[in-house]
Order: sequence, then C-alpha cells, then structure tokens
Amino acid sequence: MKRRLEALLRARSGPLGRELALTPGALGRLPGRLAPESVARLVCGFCSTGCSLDVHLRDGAPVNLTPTRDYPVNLGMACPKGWEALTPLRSPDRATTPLLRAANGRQEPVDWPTALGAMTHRFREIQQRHGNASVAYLSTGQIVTEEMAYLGALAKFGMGMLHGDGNTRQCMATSVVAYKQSFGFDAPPYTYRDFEESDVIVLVGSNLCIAHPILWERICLNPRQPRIIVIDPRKTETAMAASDHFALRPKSDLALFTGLAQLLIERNWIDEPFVRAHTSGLDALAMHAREFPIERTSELSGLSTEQLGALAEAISRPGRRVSFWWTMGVNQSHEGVRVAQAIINLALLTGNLGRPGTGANSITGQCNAMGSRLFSNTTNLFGGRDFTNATHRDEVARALELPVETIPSTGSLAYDQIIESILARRIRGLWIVATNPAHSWINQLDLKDVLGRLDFLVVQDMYADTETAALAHLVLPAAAWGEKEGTFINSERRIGVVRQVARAPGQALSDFRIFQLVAEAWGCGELFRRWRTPEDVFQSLKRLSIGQPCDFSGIRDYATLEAAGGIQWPFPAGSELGESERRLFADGRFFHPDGKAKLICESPRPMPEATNAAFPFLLLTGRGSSSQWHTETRTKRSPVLARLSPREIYVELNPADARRLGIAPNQWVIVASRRAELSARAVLTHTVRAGHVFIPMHYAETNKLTFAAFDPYSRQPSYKACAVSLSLPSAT
Ligand SMILES: Nc1nc2c(c(=O)[nH]1)N[C@H]1C(S)=C(S)[C@@H](COP(=O)(O)OP(=O)(O)OC[C@H]3O[C@@H](n4cnc5c(=O)[nH]c(N)nc54)[C@H](O)[C@@H]3O)O[C@H]1N2
Ligand SMILES: Nc1nc2c(c(=O)[nH]1)N[C@H]1C(S)=C(S)[C@@H](COP(=O)(O)OP(=O)(O)OC[C@H]3O[C@@H](n4cnc5c(=O)[nH]c(N)nc54)[C@H](O)[C@@H]3O)O[C@H]1N2
Ligand code: SF4
Ligand SMILES: [Mo]
Repeated sequence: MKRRLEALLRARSGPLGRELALTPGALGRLPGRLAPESVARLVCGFCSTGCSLDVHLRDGAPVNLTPTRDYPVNLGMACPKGWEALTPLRSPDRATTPLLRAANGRQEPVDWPTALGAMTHRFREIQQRHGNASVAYLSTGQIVTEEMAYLGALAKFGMGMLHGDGNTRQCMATSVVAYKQSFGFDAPPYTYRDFEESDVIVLVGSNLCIAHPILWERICLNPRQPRIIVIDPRKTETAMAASDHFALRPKSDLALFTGLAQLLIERNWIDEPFVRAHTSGLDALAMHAREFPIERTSELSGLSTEQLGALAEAISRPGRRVSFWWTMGVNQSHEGVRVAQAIINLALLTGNLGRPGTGANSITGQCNAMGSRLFSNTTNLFGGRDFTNATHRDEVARALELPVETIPSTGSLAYDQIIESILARRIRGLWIVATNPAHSWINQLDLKDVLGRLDFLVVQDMYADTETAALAHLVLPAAAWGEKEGTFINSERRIGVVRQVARAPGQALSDFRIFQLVAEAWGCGELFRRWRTPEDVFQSLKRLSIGQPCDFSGIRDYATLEAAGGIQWPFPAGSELGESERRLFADGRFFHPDGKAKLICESPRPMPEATNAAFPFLLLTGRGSSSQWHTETRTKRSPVLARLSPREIYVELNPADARRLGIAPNQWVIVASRRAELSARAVLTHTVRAGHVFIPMHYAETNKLTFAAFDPYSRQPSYKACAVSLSLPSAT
C-alpha cells in the first residue's frame, strides 16, 4: 500500500497526484474558487429552511453578511445562526492538520500523505482479513450533495463497502419511509408559499419558532388570518404563539390521528370524490379506525372529546385550505412511520393535497437532509433507487459510466445495526464524516464504548475537539460551509448553491478534495476521473435523476440555479423557469403504479420505556433555542450565539413537581434514567406539564439518559420519550 502511495507521489500523474505530492503547507493554500465579486450569494449551512445569505467580501475575504432580500425562501430575513454563520469558520479551534493516534495513545499531527497512507493501509488490512463489509461509513445531511454523492460512490463502488448510513437516520428516516409507502416516492409535496396560503395550519411535534424561525415568519406573512393549531405535549414558543394548543399525551399521536380519521369518516366529513379518485385503502382504514371511537381516543390522547370534535371540524370544513406539518415530535418515535402516515391519511381524507395552502408536509432538519435522502447512496441507491433492483443498478451504472458489478446488490444495514455489528466484531473499521454521534446518538454511553472497540476509526470534521473526534485513530481536517462549493436541497425541494468565500485554515481540505485524495490513495481514482469539480458531480446527479420523480435534468448549471434563486425539483429537461414556487400532486397522480396514494394504518403500541414509581418522569428532548445547533460544535464558537442561550445544562420541570420535591429555581438537580445520571439546573416552567421534564439535546450529557428504542420500519431512534427520576444532590 505504502509503495502504491509512494509511486503515486513519484508519478505525479494528473492533478491529484500532484496535490498529493505537494508539501503540506501548500495543500492548505490550494487554489480555491474564491468568489471574486464583492458580494457572494450562499445558501445557509445550518437548517433545512435554506435561507440565502449575501456574504460581503473585501480584498477577497469575507467581512460580514446580510440575508438576501430577493431570495424566494427568506425574503431578506435570517435567524441568529444565519447572521453569525461566518464566525464558526474563524474559530482558533479549527482542525488544521490531520491527526494520527501514535503508539503513546496521543493524536499527533501528521501530513496528508501519511494520513491517507494510514487510512488506506488500515482499512485494506481490515477488509483483507474480515471481508469488504467489515469497513463501513457514517455520512451526514450537512455537506453539499456533490460531496455526499462522492462519498457514497467512493465507499460503495470504489472501496467495496456494503454498509453506510448517516445522521439523517436520526432525523428524517421516518418521513422517507412514510412518503415512500404512502406516495410511492420520498416526496415532500409542498412549497413554502403554502404557509402563506393556508386557512388552517396544523403543526405536529414541530417547534417552528425555535427550529425553523424563518418558516414561522412565512406564516406571519399569511394574509388569510390562519388558524394555527399546535399539537405538542409542551407549550412551546410555537404553541404560545398559535391559535390553539392541543397538549396531547406524549406518543399518543397514532391514537389521536386514527381517532380523528374515525370522526371524519363517521360524520361523513371526508372529501369522498377525492378519496375515491386518488387513494386506495379506504375500506381497510375505515374498519381499523372504528376501534378508535371518540371516548377511547380521548382517553388515549388526554384530549377532551370537545377538543377532538373541534379539531376534526377545523381540518374538514369544506372550502378551507388545511396544511399539516410535522417534524421530530413525529419522526422520533417508536412508531413514527405510522404516525406520519396517519397525518398523511388526514390530508388525503379531506382532499388537502396538491392545492395551494394544503399538504401533508414533513419539515426537514439539516441544511442538506434532502440531498442526503436522494444522493448519499446509503439506504437508497442514487436518485431514490433501490440497491436490490437490477434495473436500478443498470440505470446508475449507465449514468455514471461504471461497470455495473461495482454496485452492491444488497442494501445497507441501518445505523443501529452498524453499531451492533461493531459490537459483534463484524465491522471493525469506520469512517465518520460531518456528524458527531458520540454526542448525538441515542445510547451514547454504549456508542462511546463501541467506537472504542474499532480497529480503526476515521473522523472527518472541521473541528478536532468533538466528542467523536476525540475517539478517532485518525482525524481528517475538513473545510467548512463557505470554504467550498456545491448545492443543498432544502425542505421544499429547492436546489440552491453554496459558494466559496473563505479559505480553509491550515491544511484543512474540502470534503470533496479529501474524497478525491482517498480515491487516489486507494487506487480507484480512475472510477471518478470525470469528477474533477463539484459541478462535474452536479452534472452526474442530473443524469442520475432522469426518469425519477426528482428529475432535475433541466437545470443547466450552478449559474442557472443562482440566477433563478434556486430551483425546486422536479425540473426535467425542457422545463421553463416560470413560478419560483411549485408544489407536487396538482394533478392528483401519486407515484405508485396505479397513480393513487395509499391510506396506511396500524394499531398503536405502548411506549417502549414507560414511567414507574422509581422513574416517575417522562423525559422529552429537542431543540433549546434558535441560537444553538445540535452538538454545538459550531454555535458555541460564536460569542454572540453563546450568549443567547444557557451554557450550563438545564432541565425544565413543572412548578408543581418542583414544589413537591422541594426543588428551588436554578438549583442543581440530579436527573437519572436506568442508564445514567446527570446534574442539571432546574428551570421551573409551566411549558412542561406535571410528570414531564425537558432537556435540550445540545448538551453533551443529554443522550446518556435516552432509551434506545427504534421505529421498526425506519429504524429512527425514539429520542423523545424515556423514564427518569429527579432528586436533589445529597448534602455530603
Ligand atoms: N435552532 C436550531 N434549529 C434547528 C436545529 C437545531 O439544532 N437548532 N436542528 C435542525 C434539525 S436537524 C431538525 S431535525 C429540526 C427539528 O425541529 P423540531 O422537530 O421542531 O424540534 P424538536 O425540538 O426536536 O421537536 C419538536 C417538538 O416535538 C415535541 N414532541 C415530543 N414528543 C412528542 C410527541 O409524542 N408527540 C408530539 N406531537 N410532539 C412531541 C417536543 O415537545 C418538541 O417541542 O430542527 C432544525 N432546526
Ligand atoms: N436527545 C436527542 N438527541 C438527538 C436529537 C433530539 O431531538 N434529541 N435530534 C437528532 C437529530 S434530528 C439530528 S439531525 C442529530 C444531529 O446530530 P449530529 O449530526 O451529530 O450533530 P452536529 O452537531 O450537527 O454534527 C455535525 C458535525 O459535522 C461537523 N461539520 C460541520 N460542517 C462540516 C463540513 O462541511 N465537513 C465536515 N467534514 N464536518 C463538518 C461539525 O463540526 C459537527 O461535528 O442529532 C440527533 N440527536
Ligand atoms: S432559519 Fe435556518 S437556513 Fe435560515 S438563517 Fe436560520 S439556520 Fe440558516
Ligand atoms: Mo435533524
């Protein structure tokens, strides 16, 4: 292996060979494509809203930014993270050189050739001993589509890996499976203008004001005085701002929505012509829903029969445009897929699909979760295809001009199964790119132990001090958003461009460049010879989309995207640029062969870890503030953002519970689950009900407590329900 790399360095063949041979210092100053203008336009790299930011440059360096005024998504607005997006780039804590764990156990700086040599040598050695599938990767929804496609192709077609998953499993897997089964393709149908055109907006398990503040602003632009209904066990910021808040019992959504379907059917409040023409499965759903009469539904959901009647009436009154939106309160559940489908059923039953202001709408999380859903090559083969389908493999082989034998014919293990395989020593090498599972994964303590058992762990991140990077044998320093180019796909299927406005520090390289170098070092660079730039990959992605519902082959290039203010898929060849916003299913045709959407139902199951006398509180987790992002690797580096949210971990509890337990405001308390305990400051608030507590996910300790339960269809973790106890620290 070493000889191969040395030969490659000596040969200096092609631009990549030359790069490998460059001195480390020179690598850091690789000629990027820095935007020459005084203003460069980039889609934000935090959340899936996909706001556009104008970065102002002086002498080729970014000085500050303003939200783009004429971009159809954010209309001149940004949240605190967007305004502060440049600060995390300039942090002195950035990873600036590869780090390799030495014999003394410490991570020591090395140059790129050494790092690449170590990675390819160790991974190959593991594969030779234990088979190709003994090395796997974990990808992300936070790098540009071109990079995640490169990683997916390199790992699976070039390096022979079979298993790869990503942090979208933690986030969007439920919506993907729900849409595929109900609509025939993973296709969120809406456009953001639907927020402005609805009469009734139903937000289920979505704290829009905190998690997608600019989408909340879009609701505020609605001139129809919409009724805003929030269904969430907590009285969130969004619930407070809404017209109605229905505080259902946690994880009773499936009973609630099935009971609502029953009310609609029994009162004949359904849009029968729409249902007959465009759906299948009504009879089975009607039979099933009979088991959820209003009294039982009330008992299960904790909502009164009057509340249920009011809800059913609100979503079914003829002539009203009703839109249903959901996020993690639905997806992160032991039965999330069926809950999402129960919401989809309500939209179908009331004919609220395909028209302005309607829809069964999953709001995505990360800036490029939608890109990852289509092009990460993890669960799905490129373009929403299936690894087990020979026709699909042929299509991909043809589009990429690859030998079809390079494409595996079996799908990947899911995230939790990859972790179990590590424990069983079937997987021994792992490459983690742009995600921090040692903080964010559901059974964090187990995961840290499991990652520690790997023969070789590579972590590729913009910071070397993340909880996951600390465990790595090899850390690869990555350039960040703003230091590279490519495209993101936002929640409403809009493809937008990210440009390079800054140079990565030290020897950090774009993920794209790192993948190219790994391909060369591995010896499979020939497969990717045509992918010299991200825009080359974009042209391949266009070809991969042809014939799929997401076809965007009509977009010429990045310049077209920039001029148009982003373009939503589908946009097949020959499409005209007209309206800047488009929704799906206007023609009532879904992606199943019969053109109909499926009404799918199933009985609710009990919550996996219920409360009991020893652990009497239910722990809910989620986003804490609009200035905190996930594991805070980025947001904590901004003094402005850091000041906008508590630095110390806190637990929200109801004042009645606090009184009973003698807990004073701001006091340190111990929160314990069956797995671990932590200390947190008590915040007394009526936003959580008695018997519930809430801890934001942004603190490193939170996931020590959570219970590893998964939806059986999507294998998404159920982060939002586990049993805990509260106590005061002992005086000693
Ligand atoms: N500021 C900020 N914004 C973000 C992020 C961030 O980290 N910080 N992350 C982004 C990402 S990746 C994502 S996925 C989104 C997440 O966006 P959201 O899903 O809106 O955020 P969460 O706070 O995780 O969860 C939403 C709500 O689900 C509720 N919930 C819990 N259990 C249940 C239940 O059983 N039923 C119902 N109906 N509701 C329940 C919780 O009380 C919570 O208020 O945010 C994105 N935006
Ligand atoms: N308890 C609880 N846990 C949760 C959730 C919850 O609601 N409750 N939510 C879950 C959800 S929805 C999500 S999406 C996950 C998120 O969990 P993670 O994906 O683990 O969270 P991030 O902090 O966004 O991690 C992204 C990492 O990528 C790095 N990075 C950023 N940009 C780049 C880049 O361009 N290149 C490279 N190589 N690295 C980069 C960052 O420094 C960071 O280390 O957390 C999940 N965990
Ligand atoms: S709402 Fe999301 S996309 Fe918009 S500025 Fe904030 S983090 Fe960025
Ligand atoms: Mo997410």
